Amino acid sequence: MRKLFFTTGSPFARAVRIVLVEKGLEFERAETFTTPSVEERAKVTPTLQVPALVDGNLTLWDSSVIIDYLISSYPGAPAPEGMAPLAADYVRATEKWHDKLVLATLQTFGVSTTMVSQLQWSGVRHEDNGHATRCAIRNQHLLDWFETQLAGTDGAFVPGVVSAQDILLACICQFIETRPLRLSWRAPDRPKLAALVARMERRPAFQQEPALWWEPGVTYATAAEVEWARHKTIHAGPGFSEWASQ
Ligand SMILES: N[C@@H](CCC(=O)N[C@@H](CS)C(=O)NCC(=O)O)C(=O)O
Repeated sequence: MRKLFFTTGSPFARAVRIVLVEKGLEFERAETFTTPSVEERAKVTPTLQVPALVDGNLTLWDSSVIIDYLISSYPGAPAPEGMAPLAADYVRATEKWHDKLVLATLQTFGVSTTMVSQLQWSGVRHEDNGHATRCAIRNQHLLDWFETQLAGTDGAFVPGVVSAQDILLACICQFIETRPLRLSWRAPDRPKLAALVARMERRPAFQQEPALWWEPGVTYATAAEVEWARHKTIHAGPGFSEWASQ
């Protein structure tokens, strides 16, 4: 049985979880809410990061390698009714360098975003720290660039299919939306990005593996916290204490 190591909040790990579900692949969930000790993580991967996937004799880490492996190694699964199928290729043979460039840029976007989040979690607001400010500015520049790379009114990196790029970008946007980071991916001049996220949100795999709201003090210790966190975003929904006291 394959086993995925992940933290609840990681957008990189969520993209892997979504690809596993899209492919119809069973997996054991080694899920933690917070970062485990160095010793614990080092047993699985030298990066000390999640996601990491153990599949038979193979141990893989880094979402880009894991998603490439899953898409390349396992046969396609039927698309949800009325929806585009998952791409059969991690990168298109005819657009290999462009697709790789977008995927690498998505990693930079994801790392800049999680850096802002990790620093805030450590008590450093991005507005108050030079490096974090740069990450937040990069975040907005990259969102504008992604908008130029999306095709059609339904916002897709690769027309007609759901690509790894689509999944990663939507996961990182929803990570932003479910963290009180004072960042936003939404903007009037990013309509294709909004269409992409809305299209991904409708997929059963995205709903089965939701992005959860997080703010200091939320531990997901109870089913009630998980239920509340599924529905809360920066734009809508009560705080947990307000919700819990209803
Ligand atoms: N490039 C890596 C990034 C993974 C990453 O940054 N994971 C974060 C969680 S979102 C992590 O494990 N952080 C804990 C740490 O760095 O100690 C990937 O795509 O898998």
